[in-house]
Amino acid sequence: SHQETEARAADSGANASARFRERMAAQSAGGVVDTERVNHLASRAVKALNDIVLEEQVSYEEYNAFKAWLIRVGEDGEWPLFLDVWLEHSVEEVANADREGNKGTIEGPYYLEGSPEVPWNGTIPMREDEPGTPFVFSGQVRAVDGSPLPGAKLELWHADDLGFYSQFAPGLPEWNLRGTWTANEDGNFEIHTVRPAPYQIPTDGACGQLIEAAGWHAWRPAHLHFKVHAPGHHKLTAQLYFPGDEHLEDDIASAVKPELMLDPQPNPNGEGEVTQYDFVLDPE
Ligand code: MBD
Ligand code: FE
Repeated sequence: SHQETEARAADSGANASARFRERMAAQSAGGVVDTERVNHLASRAVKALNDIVLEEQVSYEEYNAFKAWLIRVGEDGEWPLFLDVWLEHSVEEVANADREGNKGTIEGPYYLEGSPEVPWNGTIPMREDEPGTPFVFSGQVRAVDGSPLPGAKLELWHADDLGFYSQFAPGLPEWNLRGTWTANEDGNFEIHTVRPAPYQIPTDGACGQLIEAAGWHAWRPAHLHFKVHAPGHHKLTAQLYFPGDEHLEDDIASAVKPELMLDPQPNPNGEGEVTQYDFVLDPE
């Protein structure tokens, strides 16, 4: 039996919050505060909320329910989840509007730096009995001018066949389904893994409570997360998706783009599937 089915929102939330705090601390301690910019953005955010209260005639009952819910988001450690699901897609849109190469999409709350190195055609760290369809993913990393980028790094992380991420759900080995490939002298890579399952955000935490109360659904389509980087090029953060998935049109995180679709085919060797996808990086 796989213990990850006992995953609790408060545990994965606490892990996501702690990992984010560590990453922020590791970055050279923040720049100078731009008071004018903070004033501008914070004033707009406060005004947007006040406008909603006035326009929608929000009651004390609703205000207190909102207050209780916000407190719970913090208690459950779900600020990373809430922000990455409902806001990051717009930040990504702004950040990458000028890219000529690959479309990117959001990073989400479950990236970890420093995953194990794998040869250019190697297998992702996984359990001996890792459930799921074997999946071979190959392609090339290129610059926008078409030249291959040998030595490019590809970081891949994804959920397992039950939709859980290692280091965030319990019962999974460290670095399970997380690895870093180095493209070969032709810029090519060949990744051996298993297909991830669709991902349901935790239903027992604050975000789940909101979804339930609003009559929404909690699903993201199955996806592979990538970071692709090469010297002199902008790092690409992307996700790739599978045709036919039930939630491509209504991803709760609004992170699906037509340019990010895979086209898996049966593996001629009879075991699982193969697919091909090339990454194109913008110059810095
Ligand atoms: C995920 O796996 C994810 O990729 C995003 C964006 C949000 C929540 C969970
Ligand atoms: Fe994800």
